[in-house]
Amino acid sequence: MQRRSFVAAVAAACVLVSGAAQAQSYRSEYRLSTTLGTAFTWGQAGERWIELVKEKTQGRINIKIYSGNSLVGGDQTREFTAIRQGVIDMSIGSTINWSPQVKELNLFSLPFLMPDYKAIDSLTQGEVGKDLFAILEKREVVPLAWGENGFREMSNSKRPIASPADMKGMKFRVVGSPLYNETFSALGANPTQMSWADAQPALASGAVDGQENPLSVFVAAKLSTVGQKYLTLWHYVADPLIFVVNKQVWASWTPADREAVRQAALQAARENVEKSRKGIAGNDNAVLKQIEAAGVTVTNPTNEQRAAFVQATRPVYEKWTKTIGVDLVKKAETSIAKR
Ligand code: X2X
Repeated sequence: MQRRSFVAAVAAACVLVSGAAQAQSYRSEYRLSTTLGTAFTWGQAGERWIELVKEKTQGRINIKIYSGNSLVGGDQTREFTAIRQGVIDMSIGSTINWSPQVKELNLFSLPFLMPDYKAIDSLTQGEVGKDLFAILEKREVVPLAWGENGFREMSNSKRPIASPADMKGMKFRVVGSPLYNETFSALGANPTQMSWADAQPALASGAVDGQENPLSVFVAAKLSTVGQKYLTLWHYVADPLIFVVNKQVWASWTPADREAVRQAALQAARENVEKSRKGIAGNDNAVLKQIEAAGVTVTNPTNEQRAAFVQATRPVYEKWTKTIGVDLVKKAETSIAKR
């Protein structure tokens, strides 16, 4: 054999061997964690990501969805740590659920920071979104795309709420970032932190009076059937969803497959944002109509009434701005003002 063709043959063999080693390092299944299941747009985003990845990698990457945060015993605030540790390979997670570990993600929970959908987009699709992804990368996860849970509205079983005074002493289930405890305390209510898994029985039994979640969740979880008869559209915060992959898992894939997973995430996320806003955003109020048809009284605070909620929660906003980072919050405010 000529020297040149020998070298070529050795090189070709190396490619084959490394290709085989690569294929062997792929697992037969990867675990994708979500909080809400496939009855919700969130879980449907997971299904869609899985389907697109399978298609784009010709079946090389197979993923199974574990909703209800079942890989962390239903405790959504432990999800981020479990992704880093490799207990979870991939996730579509809410900024709220990861904010106990990634303090900057509390940005989206600052009360009344984002007045409308354009404001959310100006953050996730702009410089702020890039900064947050860079922060996540430093925390050893690979962020790929922004999805959406939605604007979180407040419901309760007791009475219509149009002012902080109406909330006085009312027991609210809140999610696991301490910022929510402080916000509801500032409004005069009595917040209790619990997981989504515990929230529904607590609402059903009357252990808590109210909760806050996007309208799409309110409808899909049929919260009107667990006594939630009053709904206030105050749009005080919104939680984006983030599509991520564990760093070691990401590194184990070929560059082409990584790109396929990224493109699949971007597409699934785009579709997810659209779906999460359907019937809710702009002039489309089909979801609200559905809620009213279920006998729920909807309160839409006037600008003046809304201002009272803003004012009462302002100290919380200011305190948490320091925790999140003054520069990041300034950047977010500027980007929203320019939207
Ligand atoms: O627990 C909630 O309220 C939920 C489902 O919206 C989140 O995971 C943030």
